[in-house]
Amino acid sequence: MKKLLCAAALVGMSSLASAQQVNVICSVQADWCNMIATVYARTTGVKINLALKGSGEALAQLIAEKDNPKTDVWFGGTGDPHLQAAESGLTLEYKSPTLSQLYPWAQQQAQQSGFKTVGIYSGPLGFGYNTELLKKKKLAVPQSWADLLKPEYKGDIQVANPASSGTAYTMIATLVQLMGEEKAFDYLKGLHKNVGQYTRSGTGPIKAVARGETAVSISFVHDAPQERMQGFPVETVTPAEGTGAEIGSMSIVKGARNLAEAKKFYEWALTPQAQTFGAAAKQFQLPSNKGTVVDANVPDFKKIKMINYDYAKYGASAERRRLIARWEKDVNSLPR
Ligand code: S7P
Repeated sequence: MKKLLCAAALVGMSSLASAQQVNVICSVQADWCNMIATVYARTTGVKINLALKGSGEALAQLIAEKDNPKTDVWFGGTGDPHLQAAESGLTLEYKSPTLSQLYPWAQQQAQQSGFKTVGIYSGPLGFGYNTELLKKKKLAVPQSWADLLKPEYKGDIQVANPASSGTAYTMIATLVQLMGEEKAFDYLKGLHKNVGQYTRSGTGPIKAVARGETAVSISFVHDAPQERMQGFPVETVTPAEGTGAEIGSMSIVKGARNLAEAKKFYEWALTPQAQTFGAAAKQFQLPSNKGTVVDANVPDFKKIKMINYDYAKYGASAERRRLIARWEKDVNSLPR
């Protein structure tokens, strides 16, 4: 009897220990991930085990873990792969009581996924440029998608590879919606000639711009102020023809081992207070909770020509896979 009680106590202790942690794939930049992990542990006593991965890589990990999930929550990253994860049955339906406090675009992201993901921030796609390098190379600031095809930018543009990057997929989906698919792929073939390097991660190109390794990047504009604050000569512009935006999202993994803690973390991440940590870590997406104080560095959507991005269509698994495969076959296979 005594032995049984001891064993029960040990089981109790170990489940208590496992209840005190949550495994999070974090797809925003490292400073924000580390800040929320530190604050959350200090204020709740719950440890966040972080894995830092871009959106495309995070989705690949959830697919790989499907039969034996090790992740509880996927925090951040572009919305399309979160929608793909929802459609593929990788994430859990959860209707947050906080939904009504969120902007309509964030609620729509939840509704479209059958409440298997939710919008936590949004940010527009644009171009980053190094002011000094452009001047040195006597290049004008590109103002439009069309400008990026000009021969003078050859080798001076960086964008991520859509096979690994949600940011780059947002670009393809944006161009398809702006131009129609055939013209968009002709455009991407033209752009390919000017691209010096396709990076693995979506934030790589703006960092390369900041460090003067390339003159121009296709990036989320909210990723630039952080580089500027470090003293790098980086500015951004949004294309005259119009542009798309991401709905950065958060999902609970189906089969999460620490489900109760996952839900608590998810609820916390939707609060105005938690959403201020993005700007505190110098990342300037627009937070999804209407009550969150918006930092002055957050891009003003009202001043940008935005397309009416069809998140349901371009977040669908088949469409996303098809467009990426077409890009690999028709564009990335071409010589530069
Ligand atoms: O935090 C910056 C940011 O641009 O990175 C996220 C995302 O992980 C980018 O993923 P990819 O490497 O797959 O492009 C964005 O959601 C976020 O705004």
